[in-house]
Amino acid sequence: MKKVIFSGLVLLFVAIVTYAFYFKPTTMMLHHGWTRVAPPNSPMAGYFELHNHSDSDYSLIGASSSDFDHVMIHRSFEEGGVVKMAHIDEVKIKQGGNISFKPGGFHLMLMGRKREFERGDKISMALHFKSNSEMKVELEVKSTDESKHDHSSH
Ligand SMILES: [Cu+2]
Repeated sequence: MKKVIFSGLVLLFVAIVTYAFYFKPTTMMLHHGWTRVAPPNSPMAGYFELHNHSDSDYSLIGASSSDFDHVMIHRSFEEGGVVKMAHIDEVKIKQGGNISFKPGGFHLMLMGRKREFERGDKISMALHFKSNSEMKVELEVKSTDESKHDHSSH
């Protein structure tokens, strides 16, 4: 009987240490998380600012949401007068630094939408960092009018 309880405790311990570590809210902060409404079947683009108030450098390596099949980190750039997008594996955020995901630059590409969103809805997501840490965030869905001043489709 004692043995059974002991192995149960070991399993519980293993489950806790292998579970993703969550940032404390004050160490990595996300501001102005947003996206804009998009026609059905077209991808959405996620934008935000990340501030690294922790005492080490971090690398954003991906994101996920239960409302989408795939989320990728993209960067828009111009080449020969044409706006293109590239898939980015890793975005470094130095200790004390910050990074902007904004139209015309870095963005999250949200693909394979499983439900429709209206203005004011919140999309729950997880940002994944190197060394098995992640952070829960929300993107607010804005109307096209609200985001029109960006002068960019992406
Ligand atoms: Cu993209």
